[in-house]
Amino acid sequence: MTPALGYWKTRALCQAIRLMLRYTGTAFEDRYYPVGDAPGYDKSEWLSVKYNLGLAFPNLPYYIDGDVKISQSKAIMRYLARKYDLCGTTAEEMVRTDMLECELVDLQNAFFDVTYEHYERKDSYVASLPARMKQYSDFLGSRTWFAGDKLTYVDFLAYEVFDQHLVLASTCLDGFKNLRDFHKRFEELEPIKRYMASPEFFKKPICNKYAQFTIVEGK
Ligand SMILES: N[C@@H](CCC(=O)N[C@@H](CS)C(=O)NCC(=O)O)C(=O)O
Repeated sequence: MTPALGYWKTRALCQAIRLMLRYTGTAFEDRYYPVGDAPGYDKSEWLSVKYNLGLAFPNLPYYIDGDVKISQSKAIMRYLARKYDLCGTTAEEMVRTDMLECELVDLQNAFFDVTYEHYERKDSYVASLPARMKQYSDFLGSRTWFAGDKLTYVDFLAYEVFDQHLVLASTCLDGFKNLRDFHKRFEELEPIKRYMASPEFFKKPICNKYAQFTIVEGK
């Protein structure tokens, strides 16, 4: 049976998973749940199935692959990473992927805190980005990918989190040539390039209709 990926039609927590699925050539059903317009933002299509899918912790995104039913975006990414050899393999690579994943989750949460809840903090958040990005730049150093020579699932997450930040603050990678190069190198991976040129790919919206970022900037 074809695996199914459920989410809103936004990038947010799901796009890195879509990138992994496209990169690995996995056939899957991209199940988009619609959200109604303001002021109600009707989510009934999702809510009517939320507790009937057999998920232990019903949430979006979810991934159903036969008997395997997963929620939590990073658990889905790790599942795919194990399946498609996109994990760190040496002890050093594993430490680097573990640490980077957790850092990126913190950064992603900070991004959603501003875009959904506290848009009034946008300027101070954007001002904090050079210091944050410098740590990622130093961590990557002269490596090709964040774990080292091997492409791993955290590169998909890093690419997506950086790219979402570029929409919020287009200069946030300026001065960090290795991060810019990483971003470009990722986009040049053949299956990723194909996906990004296809009608299935979308660049926006990043956040849902009720996010302040989406309401104010339409992104
Ligand atoms: N930690 C979870 C967070 C999941 C989450 O917050 N999902 C949001 C979308 S970004 C949602 O709308 N979930 C549907 C629901 O709560 O019913 C993950 O990484 O998957």
